[in-house]
Amino acid sequence: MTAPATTPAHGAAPGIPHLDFDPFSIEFFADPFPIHERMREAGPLVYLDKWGTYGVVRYAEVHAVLNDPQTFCSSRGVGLSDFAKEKAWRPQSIILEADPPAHTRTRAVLNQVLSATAMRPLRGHFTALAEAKVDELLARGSFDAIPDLAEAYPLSVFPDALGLKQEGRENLLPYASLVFNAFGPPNRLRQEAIERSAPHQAYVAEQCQRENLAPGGFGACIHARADAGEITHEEAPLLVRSLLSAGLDTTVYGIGAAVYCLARYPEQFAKLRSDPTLARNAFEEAVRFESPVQTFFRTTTREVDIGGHSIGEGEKVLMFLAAANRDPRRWENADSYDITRRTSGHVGYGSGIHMCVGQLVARLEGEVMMAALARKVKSIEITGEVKRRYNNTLRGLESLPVAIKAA
Ligand code: OVV
Repeated sequence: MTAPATTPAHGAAPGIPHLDFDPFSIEFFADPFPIHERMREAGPLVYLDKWGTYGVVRYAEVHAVLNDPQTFCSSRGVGLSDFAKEKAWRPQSIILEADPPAHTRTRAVLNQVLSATAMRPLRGHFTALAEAKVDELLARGSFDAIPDLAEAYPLSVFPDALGLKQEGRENLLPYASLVFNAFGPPNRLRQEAIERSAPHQAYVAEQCQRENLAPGGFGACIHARADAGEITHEEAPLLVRSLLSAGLDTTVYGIGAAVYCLARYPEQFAKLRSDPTLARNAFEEAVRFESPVQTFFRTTTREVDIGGHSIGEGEKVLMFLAAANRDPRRWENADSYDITRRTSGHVGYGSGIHMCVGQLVARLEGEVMMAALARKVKSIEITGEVKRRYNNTLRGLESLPVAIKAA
């Protein structure tokens, strides 16, 4: 942070502290936490010189912005690009990139399709596949916990739950990675992802069609809501696209974060082993601690005061979810991974009307995997170089070599 009095920021109103560091750079992604802290301490509102936008970094302001969707809208995009000024890179999402009243209708449909009731028939199968995955990995002893566990497990349950055919599934992770890079600024990560996107986009568009979705899956359930008149037959494929965009890679990063936490904090793993009923909270705490989804933007619909500073209409505001999730004003020992912590209120899934509609699927996958590890594994040891993966929105690893021993 630079003191505002000495270096007036270009574009920022006087008195607003500004960051002369790029929060979408590889250096930042490598270790964002010290800069999160500097920004939190600088004030309730900061200005990001590099991209000419505002940012909120403390829990209170992030939570307030998330919970005032009238003032901080989503329909102009939740990335840096303002759809009022620039064409979206793909047809706009009709749930993520929508405001009430349009959002209310599409949200109600996905709320139903991904409800607690819809989870009940999945739990047995999701548990069996998590246990089988852990047995297979125990037999191998050494493996890479990112491809072999964090990616392999969601890939073994989610595409089937959605009702996707086998062919072409290799497009799913590249497509999701593209979607989350595209929320960022027009840097290399975003530009290269979009340049390579045509085959992944074509695959996804095709799989969203009703005839390609198996009966009983989430995809078929969405199309059935169109028969019931809750959405149109044109909207159904776009809601399926939302699940293909946000339903897989996010859980890959979430489970990757949780395994990385257990590997780094063996005393927490010991606690989990001694009480496997902590599995769901151990996963939830990993989501708070690592924040797989690091940031989202909103756009102001009017002049508004944030932390005593007035900002105008049509301004992008970047919400640092990850920094809010470690704000010492909200969390005791914010930088500790503690599986017995009361995690409720974290903003790793957002908050308010846009809060992750798939959170029950994510928690189910996370819980059953953590429970399988708790029951079957005695130790997790990192055995080689941990490599980070870089994405404009998602935080996670490329490689996590581990050795595990049976309980
Ligand atoms: C939460 C989220 C992330 C990415 C894409 C979408 C939603 C979507 O609705 O397409």
